[in-house]
Amino acid sequence: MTEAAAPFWGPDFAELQRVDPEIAQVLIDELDRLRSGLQLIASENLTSPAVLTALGSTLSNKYAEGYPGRRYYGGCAVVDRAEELGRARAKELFGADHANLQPHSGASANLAAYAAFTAPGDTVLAMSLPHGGHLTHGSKVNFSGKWFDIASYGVNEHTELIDYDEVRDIALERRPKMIICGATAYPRLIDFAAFREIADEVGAILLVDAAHFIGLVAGKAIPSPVPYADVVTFTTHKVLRGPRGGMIVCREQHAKAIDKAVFPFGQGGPLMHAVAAKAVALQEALQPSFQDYAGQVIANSQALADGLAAEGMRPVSGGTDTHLSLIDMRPLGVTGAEAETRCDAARITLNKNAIPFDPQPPMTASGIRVGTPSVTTQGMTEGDMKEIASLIGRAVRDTDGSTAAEIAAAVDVLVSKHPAYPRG
Ligand code: DSN
Repeated sequence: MTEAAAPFWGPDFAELQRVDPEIAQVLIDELDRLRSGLQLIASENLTSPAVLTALGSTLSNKYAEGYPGRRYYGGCAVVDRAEELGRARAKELFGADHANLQPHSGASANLAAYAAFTAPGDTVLAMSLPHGGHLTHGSKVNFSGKWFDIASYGVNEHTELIDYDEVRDIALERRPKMIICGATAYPRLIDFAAFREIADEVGAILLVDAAHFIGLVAGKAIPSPVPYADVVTFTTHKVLRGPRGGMIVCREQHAKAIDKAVFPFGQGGPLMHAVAAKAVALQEALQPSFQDYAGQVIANSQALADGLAAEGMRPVSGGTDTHLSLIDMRPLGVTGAEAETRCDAARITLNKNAIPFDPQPPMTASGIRVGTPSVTTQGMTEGDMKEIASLIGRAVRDTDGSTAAEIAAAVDVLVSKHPAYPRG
């Protein structure tokens, strides 16, 4: 078919408004929320128009159970090209032997890693959720905690850093089949070489759950876990700035086991529109400008942590090496939940978060978690972080909401200088 006979048939917002005005309004309101506020959730980002176009495409229609060249459905030759491009780009970007782009989420990617290397009842060593781990690292309410014998490590009470001697002692005592490192609320670099040594000492598989920081790895702003890990799982929508979803890279010897664990063990048909959008995000991350972005994310994160400390809050572990900070709010006599609500009222979006050894229950929490992927995508720099820290300082002290509108007006000024999804 010629190009003229088959022009791209893309998303049509007017058509959505005609068919379903209520959902159309949700899309308008969410775009407005993104444009008019500060997004400081450390696990979110603002995807590019190119990624969104792939996501909103007719690739959503295609069933493609299996892998390129070996599908259970006809008509897959076109979508195969998207998955092959994505796999090649992931291998190039991360220097990995093998890549699987099909996991629907980070949790699905982790389920696949458990399935590839362990059986229910096996011992797995991972970071505890209250110290910054993830649900899939052994939480009692998750498959990992229900089906596996979980041994946990945390951070040292004084340094608030992972204590590698403690990890080693627990590993020697419990002899895990698999060790997981990676976290959702740990602001510091992880010593992958130390984890590799511990894993080798006890004969364990090393899984690095790199969901939070893989975008920094892609941008060469922090060391890569790929040379050390048997398998690296991650999400594609955090610093990496792709569509919501998961991905796995691994050593060649594990490729078959990982592919089988994703499909058919854990999932059926892949979401080919999401696979294509992941390929687009990987292409964007391969550009030199993505390295500038990743470096700026960290510079901004450090500036924001310093600014919040100047406002009287306490960065856990004394600061950050990454895109996120965990902030102890107790010096201000404010809980994490109060801080989240008060910031929300001023159109500053962040989340309450447990801090290590937190005396508060998780829904109250003593801390907040802040991250800079989104504001950095908007083009903000260190000076803007100083301003954001000051606005957060004002918002969290605003016990009765009397200055929320004033703070929101200052947010307006900031975001008008660095708009999200700029108009035309
Ligand atoms: N829920 C994600 C986060 O916010 O860190 C982790 O999966």
